[in-house]
Amino acid sequence: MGEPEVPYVDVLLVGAGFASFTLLNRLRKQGLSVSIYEKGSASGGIWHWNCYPGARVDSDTPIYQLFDKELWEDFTFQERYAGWQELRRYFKHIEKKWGVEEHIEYHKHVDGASFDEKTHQWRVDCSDGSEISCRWFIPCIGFAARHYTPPVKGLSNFQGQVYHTAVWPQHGVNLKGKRVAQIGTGASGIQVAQEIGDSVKHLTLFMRTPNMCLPMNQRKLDPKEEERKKANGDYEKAFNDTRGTFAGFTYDFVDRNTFDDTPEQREKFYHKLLVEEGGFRYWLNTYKDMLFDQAANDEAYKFWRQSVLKRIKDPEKQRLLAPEVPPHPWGTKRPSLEQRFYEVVDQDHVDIINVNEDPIEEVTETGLRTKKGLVEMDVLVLATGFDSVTGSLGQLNIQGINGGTIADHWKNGLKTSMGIAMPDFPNMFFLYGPQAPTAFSNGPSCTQFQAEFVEEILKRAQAEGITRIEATPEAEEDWTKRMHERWDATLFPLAKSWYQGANIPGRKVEPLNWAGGMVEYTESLHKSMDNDYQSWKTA
Ligand code: N01
Repeated sequence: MGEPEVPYVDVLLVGAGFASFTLLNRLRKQGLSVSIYEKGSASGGIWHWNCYPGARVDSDTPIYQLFDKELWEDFTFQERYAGWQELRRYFKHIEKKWGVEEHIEYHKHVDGASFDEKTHQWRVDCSDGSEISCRWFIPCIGFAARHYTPPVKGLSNFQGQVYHTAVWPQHGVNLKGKRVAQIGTGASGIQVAQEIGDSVKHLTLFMRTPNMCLPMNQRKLDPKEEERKKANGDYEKAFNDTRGTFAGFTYDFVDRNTFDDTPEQREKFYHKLLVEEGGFRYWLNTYKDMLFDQAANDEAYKFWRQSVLKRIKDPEKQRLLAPEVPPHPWGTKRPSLEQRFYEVVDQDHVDIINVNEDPIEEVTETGLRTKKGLVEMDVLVLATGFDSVTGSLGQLNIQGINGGTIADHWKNGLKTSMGIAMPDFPNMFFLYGPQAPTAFSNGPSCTQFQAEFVEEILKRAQAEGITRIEATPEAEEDWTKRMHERWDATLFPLAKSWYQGANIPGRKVEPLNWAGGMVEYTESLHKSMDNDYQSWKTA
């Protein structure tokens, strides 16, 4: 008896979220056979895993969805910022509308892959022992597929429950009336705290860096109004607008520097962005020098701080949450969008401990001991984030043609060609990963533009009989140099952020996301195929 035959598809996509759904629909229209392997039990990508209390997206309607009329014609989001339940309903809608379920296999955890130089195909292994071959191997696993738990001494001694926000139990957890301690105040931590803060018996927030949150200005959407907007072409316009902006939102930095305006004009402008409009506008629709010039940035911090101080009564909490001297330039760590966060944590039954002033020493059977004392708790919430951006792909045993895994390829520093491919890894593209606009973008915009490029390159390959495509080492070197240049021109290097891997002790600190904006990014992708595939080797 010979070896059992390994199944084959033209394209294997890993992960069932925005990126892979966009690609699936485009590539199957080209006549390619396409499968999606998803390790979870349902589609939704991050929204399958992100089901902690209060989890919702920080991009507003309509741009946080696939840019496809067929889909938005008969699905209308109910809130300006959709929550995880609604986003899951949206994924069900896509599945039904596009009939994609037959392409997806759930509980398929891709462990590793290697490229066959003879057949120009990838052989992909899964943790259930199965294998599959494919011509094009496209991980779409995002930047948050590997969560991070800090090495807190004694964690396993705790007799209560411990939950990490990134792998929150799908059946939910009842925290009402409980004494909860929470480590972390990033995007996940802010949302959990404001959601559970009113109903728990006691909440202690262990904070390392204050989050410079922005008001979300959440609201219910009027279905009739949304239908009117659709009929008017407003949705199409919004999607088109995302193509011309830095972060793939509908708005961009204004063409003015901070000190071009008088103090009165500035105050009015800041108020409009922060208080009247809300969302990310104070970050991404502001003066064009805010993220580049320290004095300009200080002005933004001053205004932000004053507006937050007005919302907190407790002077100690004012000091902790909006200190006079900021820990980093404003907006160089991801600002969370909040709803009542400051009011919720200002209550007497909520304590905030800055772990830089009062470090965590250990977890005991009943609580968390800091230098100053023991905090008794029933439940510990870890909102401690991810081995972000590179951790997702870097954890897989994907072998390059010259030996070594992706992690080996990056051992002396992160390098990719345009944040979408790498030499030594032919016929492999990755979406929403390292050295792309990823964390500096609206997710569906980034994946849409990357998917358009992959569609284009595979279309050409099909038409020209090309079976192997690989980024050149020169293209990788050039992109990595540009990555650093764009990053170094900003104030981002001054923050200890996950944007540069500084959240994990011992990890190399380097830029992980493209800071040159979406427009330059997409232009670079498409130009790379000019002059007979100038940035690619083909065979
Ligand atoms: O993770 P994070 P996240 N001791 O890394 C703290 C996206 N996202 O899950 O700031 C004490 O931001 C850490 O402190 P510090 C979004 O892009 C989006 O919240 O590093 N504290 C920080 O406060 C987001 O930015 C949405 O000093 C420790 C927190 O833990 C990204 O995912 C929702 C510590 C980790 O925050 C990551 O968000 C959720 C230690 N040893 C996520 N180690 C939405 O769109 C870590 N911390 C709404």
